[in-house]
Amino acid sequence: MEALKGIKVLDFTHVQSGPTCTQLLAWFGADVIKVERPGSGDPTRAQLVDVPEADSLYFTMLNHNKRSLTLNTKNETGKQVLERLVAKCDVLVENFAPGAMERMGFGWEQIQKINPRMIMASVKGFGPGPYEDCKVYENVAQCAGGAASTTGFIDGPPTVTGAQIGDSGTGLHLALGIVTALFHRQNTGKGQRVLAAMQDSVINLCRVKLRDQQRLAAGPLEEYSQHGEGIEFGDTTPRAGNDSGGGQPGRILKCKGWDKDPNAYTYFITQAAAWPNICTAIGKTGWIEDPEYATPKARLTKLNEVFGAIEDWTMTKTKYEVMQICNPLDIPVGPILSMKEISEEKSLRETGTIVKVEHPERGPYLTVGCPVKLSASPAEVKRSPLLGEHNEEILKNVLGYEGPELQSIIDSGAIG
Ligand code: CAO
Repeated sequence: MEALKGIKVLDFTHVQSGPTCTQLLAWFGADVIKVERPGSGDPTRAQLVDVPEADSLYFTMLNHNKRSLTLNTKNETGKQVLERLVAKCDVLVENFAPGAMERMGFGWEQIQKINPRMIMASVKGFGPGPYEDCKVYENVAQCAGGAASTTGFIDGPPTVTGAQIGDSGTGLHLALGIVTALFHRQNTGKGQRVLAAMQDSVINLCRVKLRDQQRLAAGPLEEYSQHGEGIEFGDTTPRAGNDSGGGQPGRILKCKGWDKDPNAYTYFITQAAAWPNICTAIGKTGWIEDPEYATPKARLTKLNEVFGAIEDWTMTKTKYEVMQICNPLDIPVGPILSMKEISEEKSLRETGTIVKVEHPERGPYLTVGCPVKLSASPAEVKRSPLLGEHNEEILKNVLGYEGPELQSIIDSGAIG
């Protein structure tokens, strides 16, 4: 049984952050009605196009399991249709630039008047404050949320990460807010406003870096490689390269084939409890009892030497062999997987994390399925809708228009 069955979502989202959220709700069983501008729709339909005349992967991969309704919300008839949608739906999700909903005539006050049970959820770049009116994209959020200043190497510039923590990360946060507000509504009968600011979401994901900022007051961050290398700390959390974020030193090390394959690497953590096993595996049994190496504290100033020795060993093995040898020994390692490897990985296909989808315009493509698995409510990935594909069925079956009234909406040009 679909967990969110019966919940209707008026989906006013576009690009990535908002669509990530509504796609999750759709996977959990909500009826997500994506309202798009007639003629063009979500701008991503036509961005990074790889198959001419077909919706881009950018769009299809973020809009599964939704229905599409085209509606000009600046047209008078369009506004009437929108008002009926607001009355019929449980949740409205939007990620327009600040003020766009108000300009459309559908700010929170008006929404509440039309439907007091409505949950109105928004992604914005910033929360209330000096930047609240700014338009924001992924990398802006990564920079303003502290991710860029703490990512990269100490001798290099701030760096953004390929994981879309600003967009998709915020969409995830918003989805949790919506489901929580639905639970609250069940108890109180009232809707509420839900806001996830991209800066806040990135800061939340960078929590451990604010931890380290405060620890600096107590002295150098000893688990950072720079400490062992004798590089002084400044007054802010530095970039830590590939150091692991916890107290256990970790690095990315070369594996067999690294000189030809840019991803022939493994992550390797020198977990304190696994030290004897690590030493045995790499043939350095003398280090197990040697007081110069035996304790995590003693090793802190010798991490380059320690990881150098481990790398001499990992370079004789493939990243998969390292995994096979280390896992049974409780040594935490992880192969650096390329997107090609991920897309070909059999087990990810079997769990539905990577899914092949058929699309009428573009044929088959791969996508990421629902990353959260519910035992009683498994998510089945269905292709994204074509622009306006569900106009008629939504106008008739959801909104109850028929006969001359339906015809007058069509004639008004409100749905394109
Ligand atoms: N019919 C008629 N008009 C419509 C419409 C429809 N169906 N859907 C949208 N519009 C109009 C809106 O009313 C608005 O018009 P006004 O500016 O005249 O009020 C406009 O289209 C939407 O504008 P926008 O400012 O949101 O879009 P943009 O391309 O200029 O900005 C973005 C895009 C993402 C920067 C901005 O929406 C934003 O900052 N959103 C919040 C943060 C966010 O989600 N960022 C991440 C996006 S994913 O990388």
